[in-house]
Parts: sequence; C-alpha cells; structure tokens
Amino acid sequence: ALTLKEALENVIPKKRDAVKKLKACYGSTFVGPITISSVLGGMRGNQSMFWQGTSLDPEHGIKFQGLTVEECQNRLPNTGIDGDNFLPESMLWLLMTGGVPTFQQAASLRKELAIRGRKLPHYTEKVLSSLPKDMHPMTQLAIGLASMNKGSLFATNYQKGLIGKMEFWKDTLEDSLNLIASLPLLTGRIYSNITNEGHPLGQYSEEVDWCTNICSLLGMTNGTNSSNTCNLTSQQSLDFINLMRLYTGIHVDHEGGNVSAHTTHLVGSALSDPYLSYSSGIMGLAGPLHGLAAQEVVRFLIEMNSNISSIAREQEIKDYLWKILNSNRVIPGYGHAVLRKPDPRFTAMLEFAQKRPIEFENDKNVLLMQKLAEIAPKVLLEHGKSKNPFPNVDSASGILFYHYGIRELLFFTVIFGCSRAMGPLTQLVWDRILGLPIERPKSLNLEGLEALTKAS
Ligand code: NMX
Ligand code: MLT
Repeated sequence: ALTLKEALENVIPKKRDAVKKLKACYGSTFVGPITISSVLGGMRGNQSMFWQGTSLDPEHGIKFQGLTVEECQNRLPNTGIDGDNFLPESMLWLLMTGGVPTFQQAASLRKELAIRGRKLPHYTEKVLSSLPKDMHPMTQLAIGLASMNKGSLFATNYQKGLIGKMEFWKDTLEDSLNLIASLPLLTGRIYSNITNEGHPLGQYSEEVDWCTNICSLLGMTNGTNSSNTCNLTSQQSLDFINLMRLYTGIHVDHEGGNVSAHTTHLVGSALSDPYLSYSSGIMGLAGPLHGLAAQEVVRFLIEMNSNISSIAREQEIKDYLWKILNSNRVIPGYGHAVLRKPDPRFTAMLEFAQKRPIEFENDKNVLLMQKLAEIAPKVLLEHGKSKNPFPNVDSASGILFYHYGIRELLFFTVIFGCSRAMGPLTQLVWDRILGLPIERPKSLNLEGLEALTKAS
C-alpha cells in the first residue's frame, strides 16, 4: 500500500499546475468586495484566504474534501470492528490527499502514527514536569508543543540552508506527522499533571489507534490504568473510545477562517515550523468564544441545573436564559460566525447520546443539553441579536466527556486541540507545497476608512 507521503506526491503536480495556471491566467479576477462593515466586523464574509481541505457551507455545515459529516461516517475506514467510529487517521489521509483511504492505507497510517508517537522528546518531558500543576491545560499544551520546535526537521534544515523552497513541504510533513503523533502522550501528560501529580494514568501502545492511546493515557480504558481511577465498565470504555474517535474525527478542521486554523496558517506563513505555528493556533483555541466554549457550556449546564427545579419546566429554563442575555452575556454553545443552521457536528454528537438511551437516561446535564437545543433557539430568536440561534458543536461535546468522568473543565479544550491539529497542519503542508508567501494584509486607520466614504 502507498504511504501517506507517496499518495501526496502523486497529487502534488496536478495541484501545483492548477495554482500556477490560476495565477498566470486569472490573477486579476475579483473574488469579492470588501466593505467597511467587514473591516470593522472581524472580516466577516471577506473571502480572502486559500484553504484546501475543508469548506463551510452556511446551510449545510462543514465538508471535508467535499464530504459531509454523514458521508465521512459512512465512507471513512474504522478499525474494522463493526460499530466503531471512523478513525481520525482516515480523516487525516482524506484531508491531505483529497481521497478516501483504503482500509489498508488507514491501517498503515494508524501504525505509522503510533510508532512516531511512542516517546516525547526528553526536553519536552522536562519542561512539562516543571510546570505548576494548576497551570491552565491549554497553556501547558502550547508550551509543550512550542518546546518540540527544538527537534523540528524543518527548522534545522532551513537553518542549515539545505533545502530549496519547493522541497520545504517534505520536512513540514515530517514535523506535522510527528506533532500529531505526539498528541496522545502530550495530552495524557497534561491530564496526569492536573489530576495525578504527573504520574502516568495509563500506558501507550504501538498496537492501537491514536484515540485508544489518548483514552488509555487519560486513564479511561480498563486494564491500562495504573492508578485504578477508571470506574468505567468495559462497554463504557469502548463507548468512550468511540466518542473520542467521533469527536476528534469531526473537529479536525472548519475551513480556514476560524481562529485556531487562521492563526496556524498566519504564523506558518512566516516559515515558523509546524510546532511553533500550531502552538500559536492552540493559544487562539483557548479563547472562550472559540474552543473554550465547550468548557463554558458544561459550567453553564451544571449551574442551570442547580437553579431550576426540573428540566420539564420550560418557563424556568427560558427565564434563566433571559437572565443571562439581559446581563449581556452570551449563551455558550449557540451561534456561529458562518453557519446559519444547527451544526451537523452537534447533530452527530447528539446522535451519539441518542443511540445510548440507557447510558444517559439519568444524566440530568445531558438531558438538559438536549432540552436546551429545543428551547434556546426560540429565546435567541426572540432576543434578535445572534445571526444564528442554533447549537454549535460545543453544545454537546464537553458534557458527554463529563458524563464518562472527565471532570476537569479546563481540560476539554486540550482534546479539541488534539483534533484541530489535523486540519491546519494539513494546510501548512499544502502552503509549502504551493510555495505560498508570507501573509501581510494592508491595514487602514479610522481616517483611512473615512476617506474612502468621501471618495464613494
Ligand atoms: N448568546 C448571546 N448573544 C449572542 C450569541 C449567543 N450565543 N451569539 C451571538 N450573539 C450576539 C453577539 O454577541 C453579537 O452581539 P453584539 O452585537 O452586542 O456584539 C450579536 O449577537 C451578533 O453576533 P453574530 O454575528 O451572530 O455572531 P459573531 O459572528 O459575532 O460571533 C460566536 C460568533 C460563535 C463568537 C457567537 O455566536 C458567540 O459568542 N457564541 C457563544 C460562544 C460559543 O458558543 N462559541 C463557540 C463557537 C464554536 N467553536 O467551536 O469555536
Ligand atoms: C470551529 O470549529 O473552528 C468553530 O466552529 C468556529 C468557526 O468555524 O469559526
């Protein structure tokens, strides 16, 4: 079977030619207008980024190389065991090459990542063990990733002047695969820092998939947990692994403009290596309007449950939501900068819970999450501000992890960070393949904008 690198090499010439032709023949074609509202409004609607792996349709949600969430669920290879969710490794292959991998190709990428990820560099271990155990988990992740820049092949070879521009992608790919492969150990290390004084909670295995390793190192699989804190039954353990596969499989990318992807791309455009670039993306993912929203949702559901007498009391829920809105706070897990319909990733997470009614029948947080999906859009519509009153992906994810025993709320975004590495790093490889330049948009001050109004 072809390796990922070989499969990528096969598709590169065609894409390079296509970009060359676009630049040469259609370079002056207008993409769209840029308005003052867009300049002052977070660049909304401003089509000015090149992004290959995914694109976001406001009505239908994210497409991964043209495939919807549902199509990915039906077509991407899993472990071969009936009922298992597709492997994020299959998704990585799809993003990088544009094609659905065969079962063999997915299995060989799974193995390749498992081997690449078997050890963290000693200096990264050292840095992580020196961090205060109560440091924000996302800060720990960003530091851990940035420290790995010391071993970056791209940075080393660039420094030595050994490689030509059109070959940069090869070391970028190596670094990116090593970075993605290192995430189970990094994540496990951070979780053990915050919950277990840095003592391992489970073991790494080269024989299993990326998500099984993440779950083992969180101490969430039976038989691998050295501290015996795993209270899950075997079925729950398997369900948790599948939840992790589903979650990390569909959070990989959300086209280029979201904060984590955009940041990675921008920093990478200065030829910073993948470790530094993605570490910067992680810093953006840590914001409450972006990835940290999953944690905010969990806190919000728990607090609301302690403030209402019953989930069946719709009016009490509405009153609670209005109290939040009237105090000028946002309802976490609702709204989206681009989407105008319920997020299909939310629907996929919801279906995970709906397929396991007995597991969740007594979890009042999960029940409230489901109830809110009916009530909150009505309240937000009446409120009339948000352009999208529907649940986004963060509405459901954290509370499902919480159900299985991941109770450290600040940690949820680290799991998001494991997944999000795949999309932006794929794009970074493609940025190098296509030789994209440093990003440097022109900025305007107030007087500059006002002058434009006089000209028009
Ligand atoms: N609750 C209350 N108000 C909201 C909400 C919400 N969930 N969503 C948007 N608004 C407000 C928004 O604050 C803005 O108010 P103002 O004019 O006073 O500044 C107004 O509605 C218009 O905002 P939009 O254009 O609809 O949204 P925008 O593109 O600016 O922001 C989000 C998108 C996602 C940042 C925003 O909807 C939000 O803050 N949601 C809650 C946080 C959240 O769930 N974030 C997760 C995003 C998904 N992710 O994975 O990163
Ligand atoms: C994401 O997954 O990055 C979020 O939905 C935010 C976005 O797309 O802007």
